[in-house]
Amino acid sequence: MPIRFREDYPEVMAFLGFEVRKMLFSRKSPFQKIDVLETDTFGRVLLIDNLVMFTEKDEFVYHEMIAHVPLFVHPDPQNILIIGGGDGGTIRECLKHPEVQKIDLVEIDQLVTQACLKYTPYLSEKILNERVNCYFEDAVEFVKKSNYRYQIIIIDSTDPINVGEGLFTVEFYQNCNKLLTPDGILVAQSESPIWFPKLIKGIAKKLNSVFPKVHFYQANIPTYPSGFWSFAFASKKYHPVTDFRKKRYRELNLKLKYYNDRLHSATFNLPTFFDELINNA
Ligand code: AG3
Repeated sequence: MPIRFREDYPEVMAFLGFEVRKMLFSRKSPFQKIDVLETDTFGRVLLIDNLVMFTEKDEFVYHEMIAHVPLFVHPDPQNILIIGGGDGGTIRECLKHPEVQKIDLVEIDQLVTQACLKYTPYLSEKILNERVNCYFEDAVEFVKKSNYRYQIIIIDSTDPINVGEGLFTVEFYQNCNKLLTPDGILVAQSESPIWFPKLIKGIAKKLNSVFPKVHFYQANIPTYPSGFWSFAFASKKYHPVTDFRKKRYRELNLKLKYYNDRLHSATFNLPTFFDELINNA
């Protein structure tokens, strides 16, 4: 009997399924259920509460796009705060920038990090880098009480349910804003515009009430709901396209698989329905 996993999308009465070769890990933490599956076509897959967090086949799209877009806009991204992201994929991409001196990771669930270090080390091992500090605590409380300052904050969260819910509120965005330098940038994963339009509208509205500049960009992530994914770019000073640091991009000469300089600008040109969604927010 083949084992199958399916992620259900009740909002659109649909699902995405995988044939599973083997269950590698399955445990309940105090916060959520965590599974690591082995599949033939997507490699290893991390699930949190039965939602796909990444597959080895397409994680590069998400992690390159969430990290390099803001890091190639800020002229000197020294201190970075990553919220969620306990798998380490976003850390791996940020550390490719030599300007980065310190990354604080605030992940509520240490078991996510432990599972990923064991089962997807190539994705996660940079968590152990000396430039990274891990705080295994609730980011909602962390941003309330912290006095640190960051050039960039990246919200690498799960969906706005359970532990993810508090990471999509105006209060949370206000506290993040307070921790950013006067030229700081916040980037947040912002779900699927085609399947969850209300959610994106809400994110746009809330971010617009806190930040002077808010733009959205997109990426193709086949194993997330609808495959059409988005990110919010909220900034105090820099424009995501006109302030793109082309020279730094050229000099660094990273060997990436998805992100490139042409895509950087193109990704902010949105389909009409997406534009309308956020402009009428
Ligand atoms: N962040 C998860 C994005 C949300 C996916 N949603 C879903 N499958 N319903 C990914 C964490 C990777 N660092």
